[in-house]
Amino acid sequence: KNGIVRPKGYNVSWHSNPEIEKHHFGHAHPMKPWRLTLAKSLIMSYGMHTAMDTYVSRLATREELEDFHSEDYLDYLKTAKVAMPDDETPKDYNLGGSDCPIFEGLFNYCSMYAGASIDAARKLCNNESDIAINWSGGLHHAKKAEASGFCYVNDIVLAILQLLRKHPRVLYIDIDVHHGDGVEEAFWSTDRVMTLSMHKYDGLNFFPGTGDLDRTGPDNEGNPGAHHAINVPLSDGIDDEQYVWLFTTIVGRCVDKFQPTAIVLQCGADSLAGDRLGRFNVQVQGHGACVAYCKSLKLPLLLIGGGGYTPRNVARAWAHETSIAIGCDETLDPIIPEHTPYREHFRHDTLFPTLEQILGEPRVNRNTKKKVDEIVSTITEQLRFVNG
Ligand code: ZLV
Ligand code: CA
Ligand code: ZN
Repeated sequence: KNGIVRPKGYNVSWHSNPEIEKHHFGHAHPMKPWRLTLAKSLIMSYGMHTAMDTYVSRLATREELEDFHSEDYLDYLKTAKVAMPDDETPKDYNLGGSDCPIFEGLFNYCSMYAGASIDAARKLCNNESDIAINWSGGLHHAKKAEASGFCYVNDIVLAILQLLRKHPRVLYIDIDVHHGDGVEEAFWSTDRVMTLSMHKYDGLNFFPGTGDLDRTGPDNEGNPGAHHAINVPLSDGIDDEQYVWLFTTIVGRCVDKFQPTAIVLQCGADSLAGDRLGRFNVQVQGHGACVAYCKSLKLPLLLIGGGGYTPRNVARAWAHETSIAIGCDETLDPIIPEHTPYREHFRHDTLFPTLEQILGEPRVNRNTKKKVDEIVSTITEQLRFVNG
C-alpha cells in the first residue's frame, strides 16, 4: 500500500544495532537511546527496511578509535567506574558530570555507534552504497581527549577520516540545534574538509557557546584551513521557510566553490519544533527538505543522527528522512500503520497518529529577514577565498 520498492541501481544502506538502544544515561538525562527503538519501529512498520541493505553494526576496534582519540582518554573511558552524578561536577576528561555520566556499558555504547558510522563511511568509499545511514551516531561535541555535551567518541570525525582515504574533499553539514564544535575543531587546519553548522547561537547562554558567524577557520597566515569553517548562528523560533532557504542557498554555494566529492549530513533532530532542549520551529517537512536537497546533489551521502530530545518527533523525522533516502517519501501514507509498535506514542491532537505532524508549542521567530540576508552575504564573501 505504501509502495515501498527498492530503488533500481541505487543503494541505501542502514547501519544499526539494537544493543545501542538498551543503554541508559540515567533517568533525568535528556539523551534517550530509546528514541532509536521508536524510529526503527516506524521505519520497519512502513516496510522501508526492505528497500535498503541492512547491517547490524559491529564494535569499532581500538585501532579505529585511535584514529582520532588519544590512548589515555580511551583507556580511561574503557575502565571508568559507573558513577551516577550525586556530585554534578565532571572529573577527568570531562567525564562523570551530569552532561556526560559514566553509565553501565558506556564503552560498548561508544564503540557500537562509532562502528556503525565507520562501516557506513566504508560502504560509500567502496561505492557499495549511494546513501549510508546511521541514526545512532552524530555525536559532534566529542574531542580528541575529552567528552562533551552527551558525546564521548566522535563518530563523525572517525567517519570523515575514512572518507578522506578515498575522497579528496568532504563537506560536513550539521543541522543539529547545537554547534558542531568537535568536528569543526578536528578539521580546523585542513582544506580537505569544509564544515558547515547551523545552530542556535547566543554567546555563552546556549551550549557550547561557539559558532559565531566570524568563526571561519584559523586566521594565521598560510593556514590551509582558513575560511573552511562555515557557521550559521540563529535565534529562537526559526521556521521552515527561512531555515530551508538558508540551507539550500548556503549549501549550494559551498558545493559550487568547494566541489566536495562526498557529503556527511548530521541530522540532529533537536532543531525540530517542540524539542525539549531546542529553540527552533522547524517542522519534519523542513528538516527533511535539507536531506532531500543533499540527495539531489548526487554525491555519496552519509546520513547520521545527533541530538533530538522529544523521542516521538525524533522518530518521525528520521523515518521521514529514511523514506527520502530510498525515494518513497511521496507515496507514503501519512497515517502511521496500525501494526506499528508504540503507535500510541504518536497520537496527540489528531484522530489518527501521523508521520509528519509533530507536537510543539510554536515559538516566536526572533530571526529577522535583515539578519538572515546578512548571514548569506557574509558567507558568500567568505567563500570567495575558497577553491575546490
Ligand atoms: O544534541 O544537562 O549546558 C548532540 C547534542 O548537540 C550544558 N550542557 C552544560 C554546560 C554547563 N551546563 C550545565 C550542565 C547541565 C547538566 C545536565 C541537562 C539535564 C537536564 C536537561 C537538560 C540538560 C542540558 N544540558 C541541556 N543542555 C545541556 C548542555 C549540553 C547539550 C548537549 C547537546 C548534544 C548529541
Ligand atoms: Ca548544528
Ligand atoms: Zn544538539
